[in-house]
Amino acid sequence: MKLFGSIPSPYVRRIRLLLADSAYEFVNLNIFSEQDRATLVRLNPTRKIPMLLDGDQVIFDSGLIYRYLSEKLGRPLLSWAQENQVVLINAVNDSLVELLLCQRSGLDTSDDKLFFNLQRERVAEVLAVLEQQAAQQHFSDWNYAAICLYSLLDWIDFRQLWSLEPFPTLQQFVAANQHQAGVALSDPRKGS
Ligand SMILES: N[C@@H](CCC(=O)N[C@@H](CS)C(=O)NCC(=O)O)C(=O)O
Repeated sequence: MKLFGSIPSPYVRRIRLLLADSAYEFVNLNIFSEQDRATLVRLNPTRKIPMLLDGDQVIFDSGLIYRYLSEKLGRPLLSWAQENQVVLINAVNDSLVELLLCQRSGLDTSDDKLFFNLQRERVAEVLAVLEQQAAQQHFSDWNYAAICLYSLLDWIDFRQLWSLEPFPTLQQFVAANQHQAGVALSDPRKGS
């Protein structure tokens, strides 16, 4: 199996953490370089990472990769509550990716514009919901939802995308899970 992605991507890191104890090859792409973009486009028309190559089968999207691996490795599927947690995490993740791409396009994302306001509102409100869930111990097991949350929060910190000060339980969650398998190895600050 080959996992295509980049080191900083929180969507890719989830799968790396999930596979921390499994044998696979990680192909590190710079999706904005000409050569690696050609690989990306050839394998995945959505032009997003991650994707997984297993034999002739290519699987796009972290959620689908999770389902594929669960079946292949005999791991449990998510409960509906966990599926909802991943949807919440994806909502924040997608909005922050959009805002980051806007910033990289030279836009001022603090402008009072509908698109920016919607993303900022979603990020703030959903982080508050996740804080509440974490305080109620909903992320106490290191399952896929917790892995997704860790990948998101650590990426937010790495890219300095949003203040986590109003969310002490989420900060504690990150601190408490730094020892988990694959976390140090996949740390974007170390460039490994
Ligand atoms: N729904 C996708 C989202 C993946 C995604 O947004 N990946 C980002 C990197 S973190 C990406 O490839 N962005 C490129 C782009 O938006 O052009 C998944 O879960 O895999």
